[in-house]
Amino acid sequence: MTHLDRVALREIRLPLKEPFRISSGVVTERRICLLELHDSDGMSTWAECVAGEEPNYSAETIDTAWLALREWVVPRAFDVPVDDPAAIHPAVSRGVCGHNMAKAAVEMGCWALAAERQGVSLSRLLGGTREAIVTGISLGIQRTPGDLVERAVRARAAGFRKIKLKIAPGMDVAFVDAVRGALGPDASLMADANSAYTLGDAPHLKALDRYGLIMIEQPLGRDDLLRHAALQRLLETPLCLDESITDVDRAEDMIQLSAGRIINIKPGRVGGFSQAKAIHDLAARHGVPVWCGGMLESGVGRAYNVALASLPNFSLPSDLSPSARYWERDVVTPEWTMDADGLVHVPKDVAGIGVTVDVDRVDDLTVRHEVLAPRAAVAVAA
Ligand code: OSB
Ligand code: MG
Repeated sequence: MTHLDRVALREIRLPLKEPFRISSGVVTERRICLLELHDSDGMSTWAECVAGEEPNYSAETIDTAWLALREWVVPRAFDVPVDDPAAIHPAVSRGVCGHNMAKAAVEMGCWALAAERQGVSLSRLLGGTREAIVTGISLGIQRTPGDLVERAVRARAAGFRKIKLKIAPGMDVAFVDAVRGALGPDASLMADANSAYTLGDAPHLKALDRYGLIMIEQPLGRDDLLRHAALQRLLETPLCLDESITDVDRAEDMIQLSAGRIINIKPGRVGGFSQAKAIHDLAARHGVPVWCGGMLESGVGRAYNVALASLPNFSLPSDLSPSARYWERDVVTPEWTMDADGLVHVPKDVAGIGVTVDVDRVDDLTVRHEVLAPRAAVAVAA
């Protein structure tokens, strides 16, 4: 039986074209963990761990993920046959709480390896039905409403089908008001608070109801399902949960409690594709729309999100901007592009992740490199 033979971890540094600010922090240069998974038949693929630089979005960071990958996650994955990617999540979760992004990186890599081995695209292996992903942009918090309007106008002209505005207390109503005023009543707008509010802010958040937002994402804390339910009862605008939905049980809790009406699925946040698909299927059964969120991924992680977002219940625009929205130059060829109608095409006829990693460029950007093998981990200096 074919098994994973070794997993190489690399950290690359990739500067964003402009800083990305959310309510809990700012990123100027991404520190990205890439994985290269090799099986015992000599097949290989690339994957990405979406953990951030700081523990502001979730408890994980690239450094905690690196530790978890080396010590607990990758060793458990070595025991699973590569043709059974559905067995990875239970295997890497045995005796390992949390660390979902570390688990997801390996789990998703094993799905891609399986796709590669079967000669089909990742989208087809997952059951994707869409040829193209309807795409939205996520705009970071800006200094002034005018700065945000400028970016929103440019985004609409570029074809983005949904514009998400990051908000925080003191940088909310006036910013949403300015963008709605500039783009008019028909633009698809939403706001994402990244947990910046409390239930006591409900009267203030109620002021957003008049802007016809398609949703407000994660206004309250990650564990605040009951309080999200109370807030949803007070607001007309649908709530969408991101940080709160860490597995399929949390999605079920959201639905049962009416704590939100829409789910942002990020496969990294939920431990990989098995959980992401389970959430997608559960939401479909309950008539809850889902869309695919992003974590400022390189072209490698983006390939996985594109494949996932090709499933049928991804019925709202996803945060899957093209490479040029983030980087001067991506690490994959072809780079991810979006057409004038805001569509990112799914590479359905290419085996595996659908893009090729520019290994020379990755080598140039690598600041840390470690090869994990079944018995002993061998450290290699960058
Ligand atoms: O809350 O969706 C979020 C980026 C980092 C951390 C959290 C979030 C985001 C984004 C980026 O919104 C979306 C993208 O990758 O384009
Ligand atoms: Mg979010």
